[in-house]
Amino acid sequence: MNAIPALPYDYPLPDLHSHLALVIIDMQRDFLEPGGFGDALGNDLTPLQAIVPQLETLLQTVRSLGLLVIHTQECHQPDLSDCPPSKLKRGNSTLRIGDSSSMGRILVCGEPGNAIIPALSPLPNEVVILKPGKGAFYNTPLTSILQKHEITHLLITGVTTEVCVQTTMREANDRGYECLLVEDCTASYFPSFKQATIEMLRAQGGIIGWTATTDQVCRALLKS
Ligand code: C5J
Repeated sequence: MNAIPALPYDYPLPDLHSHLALVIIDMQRDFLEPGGFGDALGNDLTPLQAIVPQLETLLQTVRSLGLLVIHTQECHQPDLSDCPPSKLKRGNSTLRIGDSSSMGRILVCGEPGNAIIPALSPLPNEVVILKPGKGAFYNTPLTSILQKHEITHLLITGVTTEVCVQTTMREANDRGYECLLVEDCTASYFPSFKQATIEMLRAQGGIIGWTATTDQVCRALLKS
């Protein structure tokens, strides 16, 4: 059986490549670009921007093999009817979901800041999941899309590691998917949170899943 060298041990690939999908979480302008939501909250954007070249490489490899690609965007309807009051009110920021910023309304579907960054723009044949929560399964058609494509294995990437990426990987693990987090294709505004997340997900014999680098994943996929 083909496998990706990974931690805590090799990640067994499915017999058919077609059962493996790449999930790219929330690589949106609002989280990565100056003037966006992440910036307005006072975060250092550089750790998030730094993963873009590796994600481009992984995406190119996965596309060349014809695997399913799933992009997600954290966003809400313009009337915010899908945003629970707890999420709307949380924190002491002056900028909240639905407010106007230099890139349009914060975390509202269709606004310029809500778009995926141009370097990782979805192709017309790729899946885009609009998600109102942190996890990609909550209140979205993701489960039925994965079932329709007979996906059993997920390569998980994107931002931020300890929020939407971790939540999605835990949701996927509970639903029976074999998940591998690509370490250098995920980032947090807080590098120590990224490191802690990687370690906790793969602890206890891979209690939530595996981790590996882009290089390890691409080499294994191209030779299998
Ligand atoms: C956050 C996300 N951090 N995509 N969203 O609010 O992780």
